[in-house]
Amino acid sequence: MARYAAPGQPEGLVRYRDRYDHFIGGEYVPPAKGGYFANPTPVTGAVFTEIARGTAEDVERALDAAHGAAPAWGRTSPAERALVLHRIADRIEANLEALAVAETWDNGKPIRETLAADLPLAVDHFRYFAGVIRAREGGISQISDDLVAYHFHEPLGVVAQIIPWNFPLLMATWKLAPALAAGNAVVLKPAEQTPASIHVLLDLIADLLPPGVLNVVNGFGVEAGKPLASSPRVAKVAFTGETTTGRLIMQYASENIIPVTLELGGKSPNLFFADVAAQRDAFYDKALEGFTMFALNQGEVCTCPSRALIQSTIYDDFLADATTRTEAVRQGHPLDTETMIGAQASNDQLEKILAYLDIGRREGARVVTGGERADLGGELSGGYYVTPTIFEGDNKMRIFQEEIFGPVVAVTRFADYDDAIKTANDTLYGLGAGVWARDGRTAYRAGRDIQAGRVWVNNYHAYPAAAAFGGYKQSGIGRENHRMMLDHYQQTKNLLVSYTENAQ
Ligand code: TXE
Repeated sequence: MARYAAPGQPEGLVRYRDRYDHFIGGEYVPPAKGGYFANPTPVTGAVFTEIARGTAEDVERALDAAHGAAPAWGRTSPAERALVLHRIADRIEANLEALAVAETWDNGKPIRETLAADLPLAVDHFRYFAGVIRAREGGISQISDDLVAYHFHEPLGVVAQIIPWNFPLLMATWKLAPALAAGNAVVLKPAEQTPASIHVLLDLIADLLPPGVLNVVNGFGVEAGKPLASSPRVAKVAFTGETTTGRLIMQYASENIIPVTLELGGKSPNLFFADVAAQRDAFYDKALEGFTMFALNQGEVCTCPSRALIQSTIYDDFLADATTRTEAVRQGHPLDTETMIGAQASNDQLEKILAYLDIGRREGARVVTGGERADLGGELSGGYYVTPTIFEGDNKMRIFQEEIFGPVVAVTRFADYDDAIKTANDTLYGLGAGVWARDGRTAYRAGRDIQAGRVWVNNYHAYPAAAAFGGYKQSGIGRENHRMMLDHYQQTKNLLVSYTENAQ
């Protein structure tokens, strides 16, 4: 087993600065009010850098810079912007290990994931939008012999982006790549829990973009996020976070009649039909692995398969095998290359998860495995670790209905197909779902009948750039990934041109 050196150690790949200001107009700018806040690593709980505490004044400065840069950036050719995005991807790729360490240190997730998933996905995302922007075409309609309608896709101008802490660099990428490809200037606010790794990225890519095209204002939700999302100087707000915050974002945006895209909470069902256990083969093994996906990224995933629904006829055996498999998930130092589950992103999140472990017990759910804070000893004792937890209970319970955002799955059984779909859809949310079945017709029907924007069939937690991602119901509005996302970052200009001197 290998362990990457922590940032700041002599042999380390990353040296975080002691302090980060806002990144505005291509340079670091101290906060107008002079405040900073401490940023701890979830790995040990120790503070490793401090971050500018943004306010409305800082947001205004960032918007000035973005408005200064937007017109020229919006007029660049798709080929020029594609080249910039390719160069960003190349820089990330060339510094992949350093960024992976930076991300692991800031967020607590295992280096195995940041190296193999978060950063490679970010690279691919920039390349994907570099590709699709070049293939984007307007249209021409011949209304009559002398009257022609031209349709152009034009950038929105300056857009606001507010991101969460569960995939800091990947969420930044999901928002930035299409917005920049589409010709917009951006003011982005990272989450206050994970503000640091994005600055390591900025240091690597700042010279590739004209000053003011990408601006980052750090800070807290109400102090920095609210003035940004409610500014009459932004043309759109893109947000990922909690559903209650998403509701506020919509209210702010409604004052300015601007569009929002919202990627919100989830309580994703993962359905295991009886034929999964027809044989103990590679497919069965894959399904067990699919069950354990609730612990991926410490369960801090909006599509965490946090409800497992297992058909009654296979319930006992499947749950026993899935429990064995879950107990083999290796928890440890996030910088160890074999660690599969690391630290929760913040102390607040740790406390929220522990509170739900109590709630589950009090409402009568049975703890099948886990159910407590994990003390990994040594320097990790101050970190935020939770043992992967399986609860057995009933879909009416709070642990089945409310987003916990931790490595916690609530398991129940279903009798038949209709029962499975009814339970799967008995939720406010509709972001993700999983269906596991050997029978193609069952898998297809279930995939279509579940009310969710993304249904993984016989796989889970894959996020290719070319597959649309987003929520039904209270899980959000709009889509991310896929070229259709360009529609969220551009507006349609129609030129209706008469080519005759005659009256129409
Ligand atoms: O989210 P918030 P929090 C869920 C998850 C988690 C819970 C709370 O269940 O336990 O939300 O997390 C900014 N105006 N998800 O409190 O508050 C904030 O600064 C403008 C699901 O961190 O939604 C941060 O940058 N901005 C999820 C971002 O919003 C505001 C990902 C997200 O924070 C604001 C994260 C305001 N009034 C949490 N208030 C997912 N679906 O992926 C906060 N912010």
